Amino acid sequence: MKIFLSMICIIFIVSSCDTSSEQNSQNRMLEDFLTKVEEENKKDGPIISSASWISSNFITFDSQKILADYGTRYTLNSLEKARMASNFDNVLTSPENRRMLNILKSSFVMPPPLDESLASELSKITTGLEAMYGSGEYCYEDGHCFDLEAFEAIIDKSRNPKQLLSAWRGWHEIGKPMKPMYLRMVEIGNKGSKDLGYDGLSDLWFSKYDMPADEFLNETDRVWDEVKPLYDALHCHVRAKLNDHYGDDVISKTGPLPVHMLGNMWGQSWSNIYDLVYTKEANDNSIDVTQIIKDKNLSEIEMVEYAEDFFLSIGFEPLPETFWERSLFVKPLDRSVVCHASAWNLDPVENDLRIKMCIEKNEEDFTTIHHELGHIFYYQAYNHLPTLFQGGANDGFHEAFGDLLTLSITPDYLNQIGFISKDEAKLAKEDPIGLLMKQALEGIVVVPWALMLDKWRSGVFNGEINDTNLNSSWWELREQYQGISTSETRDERYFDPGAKYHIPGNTPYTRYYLARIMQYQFHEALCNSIGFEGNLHDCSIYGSMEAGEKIISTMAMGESLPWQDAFENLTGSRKLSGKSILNYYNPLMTWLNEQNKNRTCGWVKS
Ligand code: X8Z
Ligand code: ZN
Repeated sequence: MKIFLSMICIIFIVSSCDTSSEQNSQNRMLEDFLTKVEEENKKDGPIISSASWISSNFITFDSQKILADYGTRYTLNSLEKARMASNFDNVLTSPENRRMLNILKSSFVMPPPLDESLASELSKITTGLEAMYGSGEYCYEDGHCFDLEAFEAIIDKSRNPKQLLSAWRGWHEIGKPMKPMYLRMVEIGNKGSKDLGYDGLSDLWFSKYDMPADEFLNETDRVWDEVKPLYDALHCHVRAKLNDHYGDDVISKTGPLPVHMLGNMWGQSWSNIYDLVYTKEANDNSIDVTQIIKDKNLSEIEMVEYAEDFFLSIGFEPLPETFWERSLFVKPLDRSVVCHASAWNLDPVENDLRIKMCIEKNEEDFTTIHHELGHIFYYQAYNHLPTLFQGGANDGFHEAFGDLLTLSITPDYLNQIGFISKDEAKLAKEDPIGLLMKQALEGIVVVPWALMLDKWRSGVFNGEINDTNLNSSWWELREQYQGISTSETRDERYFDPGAKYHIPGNTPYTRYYLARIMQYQFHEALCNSIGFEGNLHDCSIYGSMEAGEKIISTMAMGESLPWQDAFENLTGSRKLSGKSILNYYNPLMTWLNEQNKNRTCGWVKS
């Protein structure tokens, strides 16, 4: 017995010695692996970024070829690293290392299998789709060609239903040839995701939120249930006012809203029809930022400088000279570029940060500039971290900070920066419903759209939506979530989702949904923390170092911790909630309920 026990002891000691030396050597291998990844990322990241920058700024046969080719090699290399990261699945290591390994395995948007020919095919499709969107135009029989910006000039301003429908139809022609490419891309992407250990693309996309995918999706639905009554009230009022203006032939009193009549190509923001949905008399006191930009004769760069100044006022470091030298601010006349606004972290070591945007001198783009600078200042705040942690706490955070600052563009702020006089600010504040209505036509309207877009994509990824119902399901979801439809049947010859940048561009969209919810939670928490008392929509964090410190410290965490930790740092809570957005718009909700008293709200299926 004794012998037996000591045998066990010996075996135990030997094997534990073995295990710990094995652990040590595995840990060393892991450290070496992560060091190598870091070195490679620093070397390869800036090159793929440059190839991508060139291909979006000069859409030519050659720029696409270079990106597709380099993209294939880069992706295969990343897949190889993901595969190697899996070798350390059972190694005991620090939470930081474990997080890095997980990021390595999950940071793909459209992964091919580890196969050269499929990777190359996929890379050609993805670069091709983005280029088709960026250089897309529609030519009428008379030879006149319109690109997106030309169509938008009509959709955003015209009040002529026929002209609006024609412009809407024209742009949506661009989706048709994308359909087979899109389906093939999803097929390859699903295979690649399965190879990475996911159930498919949908599982890959929604497993990035520090909780199981189905739990995360339940969270997004839960918050939508909170916000939906506000959206429904707004929809009801807008429909009634459009019906007053256009009559029953154009706007039904009970049906969904026709997408081409909403002042935006995708019906995702209705701020361009503000004057139709909010009475003229009250409008007299409202602030027309577009007019101010024109009156002040601001250049595109000056518009960006105003946004930078906001960030500096709360303690951020100025942007590097190269940002001003290398960014694209104005649409070039002599070549095709992807005009959809974006922010780039081309070389974190060199702090090479840029935006690419065809700025128009209006309020919408003034807001978008703040949005893009939110990305840029986020990059600048986390670029000191290891490359694998250079990301938003989650992708919604990355979209939220610029939007957060736009909530601080209050009448008092506009007075402080010399856009309006004290008296004008005072008058504007006397009509909070006007101010909130303008905000809501963008900030509330976008919420169901941002939620439904990835519901559609998720359906395509998991096969519930296929080539037989690709387009009809898009419109079913749009009707269900947004109460928006087309005034004609759009059969399966069309591919209307392709007319929205993020579909051919493969940019996940739930990030905007999260951002639109979180920005109000951030705003409320920051306004409370700086001791602001009063209506949330009157609070501006402009000039507040205290608010800035919270934002900067949250940004500086990058992706190194679960997003809930970053969220807690900023708000004191770990949970998404629709309460803050409801608090912000509370006076508008009361007003809308009064307006809608004798109206039938909701929409009957078209
Ligand atoms: O794509 C964007 C930004 C670039 S990340 C301009 N946005 C979404 C869109 O345009 O559809 C911001 C709002 C939603
Ligand atoms: Zn963005």
